Amino acid sequence: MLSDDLKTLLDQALGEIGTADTEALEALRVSLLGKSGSVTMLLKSLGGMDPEARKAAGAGINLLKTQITDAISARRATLDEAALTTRLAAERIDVTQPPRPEPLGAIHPISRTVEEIAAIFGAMGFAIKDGPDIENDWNNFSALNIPSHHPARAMMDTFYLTGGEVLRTHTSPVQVRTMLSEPPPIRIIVPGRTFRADHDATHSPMFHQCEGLVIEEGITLGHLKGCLSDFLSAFFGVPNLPVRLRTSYFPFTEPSMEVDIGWNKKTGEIGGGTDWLEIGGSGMVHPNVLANCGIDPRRYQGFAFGVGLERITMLKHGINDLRLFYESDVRWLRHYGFSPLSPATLHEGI
Ligand code: 2NL
Repeated sequence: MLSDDLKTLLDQALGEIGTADTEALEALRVSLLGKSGSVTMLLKSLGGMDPEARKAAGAGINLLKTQITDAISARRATLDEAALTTRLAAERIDVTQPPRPEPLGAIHPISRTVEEIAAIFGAMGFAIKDGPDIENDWNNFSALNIPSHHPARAMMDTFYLTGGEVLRTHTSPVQVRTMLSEPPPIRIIVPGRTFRADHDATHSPMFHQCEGLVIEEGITLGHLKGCLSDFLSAFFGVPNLPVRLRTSYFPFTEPSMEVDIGWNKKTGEIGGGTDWLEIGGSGMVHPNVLANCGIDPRRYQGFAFGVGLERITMLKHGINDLRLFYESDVRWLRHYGFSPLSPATLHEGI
């Protein structure tokens, strides 16, 4: 039982505790239960009472202290819980949110073309090969049946290094290396950097090529044409793109053919119109080249082709100046580059 005084004190304290925020609650605790708090002072006053009076008053004051202590604890628990709930709501993470747009780089159009070519030929069962930029004369010229007097060997056409090596003038030396190290059947494409001592508005001393090589028994020109038609249709995104093989000459193929695709010269539309556009070279691998690379030309036949990557990239994307490919101008890259988050895939269309 509490006396009226203690009851008044308790009611007032409980009222204040019940509506206190964290700071006010701490202030109340100090003013009630602290060293010189009102409840503490009451407890201390017990010491000066005689035993009878102390017994009567002590029970009430201790009950008062317990009730206030419990009320403070309960209020603190309520406040802590509310604070936690607020924090959890504020710091909630929605894992289904798409990523925040971060500044991303762009894939260079030539790299994009290489990815697309790899996707298309990969689906046709070709392996992708590469090799060194610096080659020996035999891999780059002699093995390919290129005679010593050929203009491609002239100083004005080829970069010669002091040790007699050359900067490869085409990717063919990688095919030569492959034929020397792997038995047929061979189905490879070789995209890569190539070099010619040539520099004007339409020629860069460094440029990119992709060559292809297939060597198996019974390979014919029909396989060459079908393979190139499928590739060019997929690359330019034009079903049944007209493809024409036009007789030509390369030392390393016999017969040799230029590869033309149908287009409209006026509008630039690929696959439309009645004009033809040269896009690369091709042919049946010359028997001398097969023999040079340790393959029996009486048993195996093969076809080969080469395309310039800058050229087909410019045609596909309407890029009109070759030189901008190599300037690393980020404004140009942002405009003509590709997202690293959507790589080239056949099923989405190249
Ligand atoms: C072109 C012409 C061509 C080849 C490249 C080749 C490679 C070997 C053997 C036989 Cl190892 N041929 N490559 C054949 C014909 C044409 O490229 O105009 N490229 C842009």
